[in-house]
Amino acid sequence: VRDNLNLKIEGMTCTSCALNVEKVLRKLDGVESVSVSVSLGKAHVEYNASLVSPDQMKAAVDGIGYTASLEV
Ligand code: 9UX
Repeated sequence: VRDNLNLKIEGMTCTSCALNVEKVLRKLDGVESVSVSVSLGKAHVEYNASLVSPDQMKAAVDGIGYTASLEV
């Protein structure tokens, strides 16, 4: 099963920020692909919902100093 969502991410100001966010999300079990746009302030994530939850993604991103919220 592949689910996908967009996270709004506040606090990214350079391309390394995008890499930081990408890296921390990819580390989560169940996250299958991540693409981050600094200019849009967003991350698009494809994931297996039976392994990882949106809340875990938010916690991971917040944990490295950015502020993530789920886009509905
Ligand atoms: Mo760029 Mo982001 O120097 O935390 S990595 S601002």
